[in-house]
Amino acid sequence: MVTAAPKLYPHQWSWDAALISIGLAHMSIPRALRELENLFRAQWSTGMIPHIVFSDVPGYFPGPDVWSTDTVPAKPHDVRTSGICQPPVHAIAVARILDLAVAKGGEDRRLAEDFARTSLDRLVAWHQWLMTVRDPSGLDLVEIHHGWESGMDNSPRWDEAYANVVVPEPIPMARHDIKVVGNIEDRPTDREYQRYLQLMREMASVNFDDAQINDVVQFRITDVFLTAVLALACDETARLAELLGREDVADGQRALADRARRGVLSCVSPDTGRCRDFDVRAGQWVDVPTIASWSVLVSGGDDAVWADHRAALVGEHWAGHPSLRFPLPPTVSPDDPGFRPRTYWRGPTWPFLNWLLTWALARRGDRALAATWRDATLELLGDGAFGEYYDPQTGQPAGSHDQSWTAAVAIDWIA
Ligand code: 2M8
Repeated sequence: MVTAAPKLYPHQWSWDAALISIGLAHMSIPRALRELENLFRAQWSTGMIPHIVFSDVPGYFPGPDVWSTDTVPAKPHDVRTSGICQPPVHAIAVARILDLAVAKGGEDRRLAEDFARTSLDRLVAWHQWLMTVRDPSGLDLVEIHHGWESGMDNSPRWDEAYANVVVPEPIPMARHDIKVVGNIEDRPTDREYQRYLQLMREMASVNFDDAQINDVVQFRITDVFLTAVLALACDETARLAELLGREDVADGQRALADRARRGVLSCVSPDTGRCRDFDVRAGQWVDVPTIASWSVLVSGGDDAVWADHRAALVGEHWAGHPSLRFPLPPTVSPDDPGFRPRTYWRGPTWPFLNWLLTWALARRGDRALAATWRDATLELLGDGAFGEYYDPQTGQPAGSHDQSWTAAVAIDWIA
């Protein structure tokens, strides 16, 4: 199993693992499949793929004991996992690996086809869970219960919702991340971590039972970016199903993809043109300009809106901002007063995210922009640090070094 990063994240993370398996596939198809299998066998009986599969290595906070998922009936008993999820990029990885294996042929092809065949039911259960259990209001949007589920942990998208999270008493913390990452400014604050832990406690108080979580958790927001990723994942699952002669699955996944795409389009603000999240507890839209504002670039679904979102993200307030040394999408606009060029999800550009965006662009035929962002990201990575994220104004790596998915996307681009 490849850890998300050797020191900062010594376990397997869900969406990291998908990207990492794509990188591995260029070296060994069987190795790539083992990586995904390690994650998939941790899938809960509800369909949820957990956001962390813990290794035995200590040195990450919050570790498995803090998560307290050991007695959750839905969790396979022989693995230790967290109790929440992350964006569903896995079908994209299965399909990409299959494509690479088909090109290689022989035993690699046979192994990848077998794996894809056995993965189909897992992917269907996963996507189904997201669009049913996690869409209790029938909005065609996936609800999240923790900023970590978005993968964009401390994005300003979640600030207002977190401000409403009451922490009744200080929660003991033994943060490991700030010891590993030299620059404290790169990471979330203690105040943010207290809220992260409070939400975990609330979910643990009902043993991570989906039927009860909605009533106890102080964070319920529909995540437009995650929903956009789901639309793509369902498309890719439908493609896989067709290749493998499972038309029944293909139809269902196409229908889910359409729903997710409709959901994303329903979030476009008539005033700002940006995609918004919806805070279910507060009953209001959250229209904070971040990279997720341009989610239609990922989901597609309306050519005019797609073109608007593309224009916005390449424009002078975002990737084309004059202060940027690299013309890459920052996670928050440099014009925004909250822009922090090296603070995690509050401004830096993330190589893996650029890969995901270029993959979505290329799939839609926009090879020119995909190539521009690929080349600029590879130039950024020329320092050999394989940073978790980069300051887009200076090109300096930030957060963890030797971040696995950063290396994986570089391999996929140059192989
Ligand atoms: C970051 O999140 C973890 C919690 O899940 C952390 O900060 O401890 C995020 O960037 C997330 O998207 C990523 O999957 C994870 C591992 O790279 O790190």
